[in-house]
Amino acid sequence: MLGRRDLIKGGLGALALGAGGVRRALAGEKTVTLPFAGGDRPLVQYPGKRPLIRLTSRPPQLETPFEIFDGNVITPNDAFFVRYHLADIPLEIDPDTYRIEVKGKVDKPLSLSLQELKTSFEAAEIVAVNQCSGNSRGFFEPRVGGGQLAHGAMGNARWKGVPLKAVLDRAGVQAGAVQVSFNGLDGPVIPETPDFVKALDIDHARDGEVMLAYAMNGEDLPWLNGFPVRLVVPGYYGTYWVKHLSEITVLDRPLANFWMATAYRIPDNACSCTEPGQAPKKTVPIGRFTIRSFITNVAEGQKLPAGETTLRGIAFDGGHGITEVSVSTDGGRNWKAASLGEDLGKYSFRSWSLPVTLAHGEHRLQARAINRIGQSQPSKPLWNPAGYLRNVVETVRVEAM
Ligand SMILES: Nc1nc2c(c(=O)[nH]1)N[C@H]1C(S)=C(S)[C@@H](COP(=O)(O)O)O[C@H]1N2
Ligand SMILES: [Mo]
Repeated sequence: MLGRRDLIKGGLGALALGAGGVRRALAGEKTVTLPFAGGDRPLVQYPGKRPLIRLTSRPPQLETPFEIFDGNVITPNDAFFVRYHLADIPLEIDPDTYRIEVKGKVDKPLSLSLQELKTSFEAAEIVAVNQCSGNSRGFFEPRVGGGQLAHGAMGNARWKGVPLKAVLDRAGVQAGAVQVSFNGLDGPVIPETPDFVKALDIDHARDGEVMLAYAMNGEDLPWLNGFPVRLVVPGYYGTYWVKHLSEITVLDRPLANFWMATAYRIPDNACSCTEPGQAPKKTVPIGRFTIRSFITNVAEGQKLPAGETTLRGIAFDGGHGITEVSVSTDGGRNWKAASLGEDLGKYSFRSWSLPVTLAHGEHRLQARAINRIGQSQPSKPLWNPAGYLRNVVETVRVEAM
């Protein structure tokens, strides 16, 4: 059985999630207002987390207050966003009896303990951004259904674990394998809801970078980020990063469940977009992140002293690597290259900074990133019915006084 220490360390402990309750910050619960209509949210503290912006309580969906991204290229574990689809999330996991089953089209099915994962494979590390497909959905115009998120459903961490390839090689993938599916310990509350299972193509699963991660920024994974093991799929949207990983199944045909065949799909065209209000003719599963950049040290509507100010921010893409960030203080007419910060790898946030001089008056501040293959961000937002992939050049309006 899981001891009390383990519950407090890794588990949800006394939190009465199962009974439908959520422990709110006791005195003076704060709220924030995200910058779109209907953007009022409570700031709520969950176990292992500092107060985060709550979107839903069952299942827990928490977003990171945007100011956390300023000066933190690595997102602290206790500030990392949380997203679940199904309300029956695991409340107790015994790290001693926890197993990951590897099965399906393999020569030798495996049942791996946490200990075996940590000791019988060579560990790997990678810094990578995890971002929800619907990050920034609340800014879509016209508005779309789904979680109305601001920019806080993303985070960057140093993940440690075992390459999925090593695990698959040990099990021996058989000829005819086309995909690998991933299931976690959470489940639906009613049987009609399809269990959350996702799949990657076999070549992607064996690329050596996709990882079974058991540590995040040098610590056990926070419970709500998938303790004790989650999939890390560098450069790909969070939907594939299955938490509390329990089953890995090698398939000889593509997984066609609700989460692959209906949800998490984008228009199958060059811009992955449609005219606002239009459904796409054909769709494909969502894949790599679009390229994005943000100013992190100045907020919308802020008043600044006129004169020299250093603007700071972050940029990232789907894994080609950021090569340039430019900044405009006049709504996109003139651009100046920022200096890039330390390179933690092509899947990481890349910090940038640029001193600018702001005359008295209003300014529209913008950042725009370019990656190694020349991709950049659109100046007008692209639209799709699910509200995924937002990567327009964001504008922060400030007044210099
Ligand atoms: N088991 C499980 N894993 C999951 C999900 C889920 O609902 N259940 N949601 C996915 C989605 S859509 C996202 S965006 C990421 C979010 O990861 P995080 O909660 O650690 O931030 O988890 C993914 N892994
Ligand atoms: Mo997501």
